[in-house]
Amino acid sequence: MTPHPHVPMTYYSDVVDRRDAATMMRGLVGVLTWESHDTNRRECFFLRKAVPYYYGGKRGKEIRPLFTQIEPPYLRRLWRKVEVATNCSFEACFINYYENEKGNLGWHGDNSPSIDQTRPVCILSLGSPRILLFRPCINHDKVYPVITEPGSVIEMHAGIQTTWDHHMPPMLGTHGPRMSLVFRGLV
Ligand SMILES: O=C(O)CCC(=O)C(=O)O
Ligand SMILES: [Fe+2]
Repeated sequence: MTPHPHVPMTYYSDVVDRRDAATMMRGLVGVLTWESHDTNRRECFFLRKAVPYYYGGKRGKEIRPLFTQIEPPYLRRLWRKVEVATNCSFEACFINYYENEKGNLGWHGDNSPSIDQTRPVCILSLGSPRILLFRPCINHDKVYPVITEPGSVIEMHAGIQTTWDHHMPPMLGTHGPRMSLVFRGLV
């Protein structure tokens, strides 16, 4: 467990064994039903609490349906591992799948009103390592890269989502697929 010297986040390496991480990513890709299929990123989500999930974005606010897919057994195991490693509990898991080096996600904070900001937001990474960038909302010149190793967890501390943004840029060269499981508490 390594707290970052500048960014309010803690890095946990090897929460999931590397070989298991590869097996689980392949297993999950095979059983999940994706909500969107654009070339950048596919996503799906699981909620354990029946609250409307508001999703703020450039398109305005969307409410996602309350009904989620049945959690595959691999997901239940990973969910528990992240809760044990970080000593937190979560009611939502959003899964992103980036097919290759082009997959990316723009600058944002996870600041939906449905998210309980008194708890951290945790990202479990599977697949190809990528770079996640962090910058303070009030100073865009300071950018801190964090490498997302397979099986690692990035714990973004409670409160960070309103003071820092994060972003996963596309990469040069050839990179295999990456999956991120983003765990959040809901209000
Ligand atoms: O894929 C990642 O590591 C970042 C995901 C993310 O920031 C999000 O889904 O809000
Ligand atoms: Fe995010």
